[in-house]
Amino acid sequence: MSDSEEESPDRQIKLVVLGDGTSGKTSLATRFAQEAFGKQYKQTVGLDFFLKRITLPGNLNVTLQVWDIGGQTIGGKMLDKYIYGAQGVLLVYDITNYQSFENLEDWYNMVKKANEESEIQPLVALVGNKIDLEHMRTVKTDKHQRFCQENGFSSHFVSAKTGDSVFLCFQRITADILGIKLNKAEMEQSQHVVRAELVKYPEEDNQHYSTANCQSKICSVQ
Ligand code: G3D
Ligand code: MG
Repeated sequence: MSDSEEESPDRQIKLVVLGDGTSGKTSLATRFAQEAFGKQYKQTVGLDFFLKRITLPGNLNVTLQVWDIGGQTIGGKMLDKYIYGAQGVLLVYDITNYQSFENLEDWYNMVKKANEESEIQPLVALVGNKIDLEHMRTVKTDKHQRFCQENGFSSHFVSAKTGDSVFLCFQRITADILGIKLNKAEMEQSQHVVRAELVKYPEEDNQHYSTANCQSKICSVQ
């Protein structure tokens, strides 16, 4: 095996998913890490993060730590700690909920504040979620684009429910962080739609996810 064929150690990247409650942060993280939606993933008191390993073009293995902030609100005591050291931040809003878009200004201010003393600022991605509800959209796309341009965010539209563009979103963010350019074919390949699961689990079913496969797991910090 030549040097170039040897597996290099994984790069580790910390991503934090921020935004108002019900914008779909947990659904997005769950969809990405486990290709599942709406199962009994309970909001925990602590913080949950997912680990997911992806491979970028050039056989570059990256382990993504995706931090879901749970019930933390803007100004929450722990939030600074969650955000600190993240290389990427996903600002998530619900395209059918204008308030969730407006509040991202405050969420973004939190990000800047949390990194005040750090030399490196995380890359920020603006993620409009619930595009399966396009007919109920209240946030115009040009508002979204303007917010991106004004602040240098990358722009994403996804549906955590159907899976539309979810993997692509994480893949593009990771590539941006690592300074890798994805070509059109690579991006199209990731744009697959994962069918929404229609299974309704009973409320009292407290089942926790077990490790879905060796590349994806949930971790809890209490
Ligand atoms: P949060 O973690 O930001 O608080 P959740 O948000 O992931 O808990 O999602 C909040 C609600 O929005 C959930 O509805 C979830 O099913 C729904 N949701 C999340 N993503 C999507 C999406 O892409 N499309 C649609 N249509 N719904 C979505 P419930 O009713 O379960 O509370
Ligand atoms: Mg949540």
